Amino acid sequence: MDDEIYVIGHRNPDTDSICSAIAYADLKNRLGFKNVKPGRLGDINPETEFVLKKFNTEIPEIISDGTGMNLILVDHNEFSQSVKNIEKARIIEVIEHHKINFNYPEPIFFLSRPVGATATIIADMFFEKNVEIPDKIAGILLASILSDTVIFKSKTTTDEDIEVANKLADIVGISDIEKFGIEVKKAKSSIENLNAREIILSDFKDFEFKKGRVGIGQVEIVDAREVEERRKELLRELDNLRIDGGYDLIILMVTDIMREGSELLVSGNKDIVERAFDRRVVENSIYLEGVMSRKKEVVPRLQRILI
Ligand SMILES: [Mn+2]
Repeated sequence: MDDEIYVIGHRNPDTDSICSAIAYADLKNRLGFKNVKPGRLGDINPETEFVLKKFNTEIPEIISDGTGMNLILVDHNEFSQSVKNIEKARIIEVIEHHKINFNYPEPIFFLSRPVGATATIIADMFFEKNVEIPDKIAGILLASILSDTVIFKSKTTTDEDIEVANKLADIVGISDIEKFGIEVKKAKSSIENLNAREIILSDFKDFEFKKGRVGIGQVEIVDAREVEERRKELLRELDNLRIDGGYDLIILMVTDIMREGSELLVSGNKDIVERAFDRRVVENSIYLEGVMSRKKEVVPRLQRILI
């Protein structure tokens, strides 16, 4: 149908991208739009799979080409993170919580708020518009907030994320939010069954800066030994991906949820990383105490060097 609208999150989708798309499509339909559907730009990760199963929610359709489509973008705004041929699509709205790198020839609804998850913004829209949130939707939105904020440990967490998460937990009947958060995170945190390429690409984003093209993957772990044992293999694969993809720099951010810090494994122009974080890269690695957010603590520092 011509007037079909798809809501899509970013490539290499995480739980926030998938669940925000599902929830926003649901809200739109409840507000009287009839043909709004969620889409996804890639395979769902084990965490998202766990969340959708738990709340008995269907996996969105895969979208592989944006040509001629009507799209609402959630959880991203940069074309490099969106669907193929996004420039040939009609973009209707953007709802977002990342840095903005967006240009469009027509006026559109663009909502960007500096909160910990797109899910927080979407849940808030249900509240504001006085639309009752179905239990399933409340559940997947709660899981998305806990996932994106690393159970409120990430510096991206705001009071509003916590407030909205509490409201959602009440609706779903979850009394111990922290316990539920660990359950959600654990579903993704084991890298045991993934090969090096899958680990790096499972949550990977491209950034086009003026002075360089950077790819940053992030993996969250509960057991640091898992990465320790596979460091060589991961570094080799980072080199391969950098050469194949023509990147100046590729980083794998290994975030230790328990220790609350991240190790960056680096391939390519190390000088950029050394200048950005003001410390030496030793054996292709640096450890950043307390750093858990790619968006807030890693990307801005690289951008300062590469702008
Ligand atoms: Mn997000």
